Amino acid sequence: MQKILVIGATGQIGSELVPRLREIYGNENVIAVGHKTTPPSHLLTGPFLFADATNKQALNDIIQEHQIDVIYHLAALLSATGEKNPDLAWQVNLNGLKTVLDCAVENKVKQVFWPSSIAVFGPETPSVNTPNETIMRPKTMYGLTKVAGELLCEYYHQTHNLDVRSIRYPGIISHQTMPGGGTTDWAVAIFYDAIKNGCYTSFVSSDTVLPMMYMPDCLKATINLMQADASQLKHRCYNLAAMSFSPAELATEIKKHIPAFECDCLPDSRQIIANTWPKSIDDSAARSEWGWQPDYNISKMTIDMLEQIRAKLLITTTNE
Ligand code: AKB
Repeated sequence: MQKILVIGATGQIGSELVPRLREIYGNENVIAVGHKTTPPSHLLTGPFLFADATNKQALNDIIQEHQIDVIYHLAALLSATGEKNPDLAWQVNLNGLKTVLDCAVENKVKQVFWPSSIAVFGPETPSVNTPNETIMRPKTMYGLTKVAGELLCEYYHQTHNLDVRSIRYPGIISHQTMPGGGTTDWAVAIFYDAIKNGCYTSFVSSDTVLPMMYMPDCLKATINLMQADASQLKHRCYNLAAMSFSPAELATEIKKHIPAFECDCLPDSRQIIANTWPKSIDDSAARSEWGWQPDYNISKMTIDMLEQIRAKLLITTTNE
């Protein structure tokens, strides 16, 4: 059985990827690494270790001790936080990636997964049906680290024959762990405010359309790409699409279930970032090379999000 290391295990994606990988590969074979002092209890079903993703010695020790075959390196600062702290974004997103790739090569790790993002694109990129191969001139520090990271992964593949695979995630919508510091975070916050307060104020304008994906599809895509036969893959990094919508469109969908729900908008600096990103993504390479297909559209995702968050909030209030 493969031994898997998930770095950034307490984040939005890591906190759901770890349990999913443990279902497939066994609790003991998936080592979660995070930097939070108190990991959530659902990550304690198997090994959980504290480490800084940029600490090479600490990572080397963990990889050697647990004889790691596969690494999912998810630790990163997102777009809005990256603009507030560009030095830290560079350090964590790019130096952190290089550290992980070096550790992988030195310890003969078989495979690495690293998330890229739609943030690699910029205003000069075709914004509708953005192709896999196109102009990548992002205007954010986060986007810059993702473009450089993609090139770094390709470089390690070419020069060290390291099997690094990557997906350009759109905004990820989920109910387990809140996203933090992203431009697409409104698409999660809107559900909590709709249920708790019946209203939401979006930080991007009502007509700002962005590509999005529901967490179950994100997990499925990530694991399917890593399980795909190497001979099927012609790319290292794949565009991925599931749905695209604006705050107004999502509000209309939520209103079908909460008729009194009201959504207004007060755009802030994140609007400037959103304006540079694509509206929709061409993911035909992922579909044809490794059979990618999303299960959730906006209506199916909305029904599930409302149901899951209502249940979660009920448990929280019952326990208070
Ligand atoms: C962000 O908004 O920064 C992220 C992303 C699209 O990469 N969710």
